[in-house]
Amino acid sequence: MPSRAPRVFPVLALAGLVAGCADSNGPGRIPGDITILPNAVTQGNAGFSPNPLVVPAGEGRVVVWQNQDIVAVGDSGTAHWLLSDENLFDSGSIAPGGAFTFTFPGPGTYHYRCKNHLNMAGTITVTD
Ligand SMILES: [Cu+2]
Repeated sequence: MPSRAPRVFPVLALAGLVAGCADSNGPGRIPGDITILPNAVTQGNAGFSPNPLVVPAGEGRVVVWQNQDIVAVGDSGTAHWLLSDENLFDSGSIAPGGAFTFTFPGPGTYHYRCKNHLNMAGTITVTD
C-alpha cells in the first residue's frame, strides 16, 4: 500500500522566493545588502552593487557589505575598507569573502568611500 505521508509542495517555496524579491534594489536582492563585486576597483562606484542603495522603511536600517571581490577560484582577492563620510563607521579591512554590517541611526542620506581605493564611493538612503 502506498505511503500517505504529507508532501511539501514546491510552489509554496517558490512563493516565498518571489515575496523576497519585492524590493526597489532589483530582483533577488535582500534589502540592505551591498555586494562588492569582483574587479570592483576597475568599476569605480559601480563596484558597490547596488549603488545608490535604498533601505526601505521597516527593514531595520541594517546594511551588510559583502566583499565578493574574488575573480577566480584560488585568487587571493582584494580587500576593501569602508569609511563613512559622516564619521558613522570605519569597517577596518574587509578581506575577500568577509562582510561588514552597520545599523544606521535613522532616516537620511549617507555617503561612504573605500579607504583603499579612492575611486570607489557610494550612497545609501534610509527612508522614513
Ligand atoms: Cu576598495
